[in-house]
Amino acid sequence: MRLYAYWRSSSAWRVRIVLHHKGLPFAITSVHLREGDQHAPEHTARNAMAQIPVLELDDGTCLAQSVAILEYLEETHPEPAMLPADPIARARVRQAVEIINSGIQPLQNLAVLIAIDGLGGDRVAWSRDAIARGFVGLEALASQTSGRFLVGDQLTLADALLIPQLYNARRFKVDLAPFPTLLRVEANCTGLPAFQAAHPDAQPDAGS
Ligand SMILES: N[C@@H](CCC(=O)N[C@@H](CS)C(=O)NCC(=O)O)C(=O)O
Repeated sequence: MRLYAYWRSSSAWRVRIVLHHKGLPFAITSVHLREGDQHAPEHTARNAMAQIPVLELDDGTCLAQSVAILEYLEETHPEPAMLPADPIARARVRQAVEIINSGIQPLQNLAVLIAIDGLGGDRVAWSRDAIARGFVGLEALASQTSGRFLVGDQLTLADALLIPQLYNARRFKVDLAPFPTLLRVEANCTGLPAFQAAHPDAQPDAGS
């Protein structure tokens, strides 16, 4: 498998965490977002949305949308499981995933920030508010569902989305003090080998 990614892309980072946690070998091709590589015809042929991540399977099939990729990996490589067996807990994982995937990340995507610049807005203030608002909902959920991790004591897809989003929150100087449960879960994740291997600083294009 080959992952088209950029070191600091939170959506690609989610996929790296799950690939590493499931012990799946993969190669990385860097798509330099700040240089606009995502708009090159060879990349839009892989994903017409001009975004990463894209996971290219060994037969050449290209999958896009990180959550679809994560669900594909879970279905094709069910061990170690990253969705709980219990349907309610499973729904809670997906609830947390969607808070981040559709309620936070798209609002601070590069294309959105460029549009805000174009409208004369303040991209940092915008992103800080968007992330903080989403984290209020996520903290409320996590205060009811968390154990060692965001939902219970099993590492799930929700944790794979949380850690990159916290990193982005710090980039935008979000005050994280109101989110103690999210920080506690983060502390339980960051030392795990999959999270260390998936960290932006450990990527071949780090700092580019
Ligand atoms: N919903 C998509 C979001 C993907 C996405 O926003 N990717 C960002 C990087 S994190 C991107 O490629 N941005 C390029 C741009 O904004 O031009 C997913 O989960 O894969």
